[in-house]
Amino acid sequence: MIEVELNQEELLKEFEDKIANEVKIEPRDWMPDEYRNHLIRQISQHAHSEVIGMQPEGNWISRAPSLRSKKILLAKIQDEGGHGLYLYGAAETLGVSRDQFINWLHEGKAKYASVFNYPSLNWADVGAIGWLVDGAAITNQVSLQRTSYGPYARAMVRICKEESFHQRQGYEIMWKMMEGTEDQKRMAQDALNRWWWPALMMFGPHDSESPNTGNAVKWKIKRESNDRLREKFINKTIPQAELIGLKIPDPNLKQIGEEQYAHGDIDWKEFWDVINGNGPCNQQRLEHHIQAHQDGAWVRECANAYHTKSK
Ligand code: FAQ
Repeated sequence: MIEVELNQEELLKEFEDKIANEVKIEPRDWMPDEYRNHLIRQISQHAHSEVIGMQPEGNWISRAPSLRSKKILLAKIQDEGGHGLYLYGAAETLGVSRDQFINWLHEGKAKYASVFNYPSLNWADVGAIGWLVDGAAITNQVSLQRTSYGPYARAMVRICKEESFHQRQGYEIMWKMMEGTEDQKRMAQDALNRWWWPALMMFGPHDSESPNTGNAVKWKIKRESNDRLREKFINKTIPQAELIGLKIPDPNLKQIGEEQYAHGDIDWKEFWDVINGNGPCNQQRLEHHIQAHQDGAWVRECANAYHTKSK
């Protein structure tokens, strides 16, 4: 077969036709630099979120209230590490090394989900994280299963299967606590009060304030906007809260239709403060990651030595 060289215009047309026809873009396909850079940013930040997100829950492994809950929590946190690996793998297909991604994180040039900069104070927080944070993550990730970049979409399919178990394990903790003593009920409500707003912030700024949404929607990287996903999340989560007797900490929450709600104002100042490094645990999270990375240097050296020897 004779290979015909396409010029820039033809390459762009071919790329746009694929996007229009729902054909996935694959690593060896031509793609505009802006599309590549957009994906490098989003997928690597997503990977960092999964890995940094292990810290608030990891805090509770040694203090889980039963062997059963310890085993479930261990498996869940291990899954999150695995999600980070799938996502770093997907991001690396865009031509950036894992080391570079980690350096950007450590230098503060890459972001990770703002929600992980809040502390996990007691066992009810483990429930709230699974129920709300994984619940928010999965709402977004279900739609990302149809994202236009093949490796990212395929990673999402696998991640979503695990994420739905995570959401249920969190909800089970909240539900059991709401069937418990008055103190346990208070703990569950307090955890909801503290995690509700950070969970809503996970979806990012309102669409009108979101600089990346335009290109993301045009290229079908994002299939639904920040606000649409946030709405979906509250519509499914509020009935779950009511079912077990929890109250959503939003005095301005309104029911606007059957199973449809409108939330009160989000504190965007808090959101940007956290994103800019000034949340309650930003420094701690990053320092812990840097320390763990340094402590693991010998493992990487051994793996590389073995890899070189076995070539
Ligand atoms: N946190 O223009 P947009 C999980 C940044 S996985 C921090 O709207 P975009 C699993 C944004 O990057 C959770 N930064 O941006 C788990 C941008 O800055 P940049 C992670 C945020 O990309 C559970 C700027 O603000 N999921 O939790 C946040 O179109 C439990 C302007 O924003 C994903 O990453 C935020 N919340 O939309 C693990 C999903 N929101 O980059 C362990 C994939 C916005 O230009 C335990 N990512 N920013 O410097 C996405 O869907 C999107 O990237 C958004 C942001 C929706 C996060």
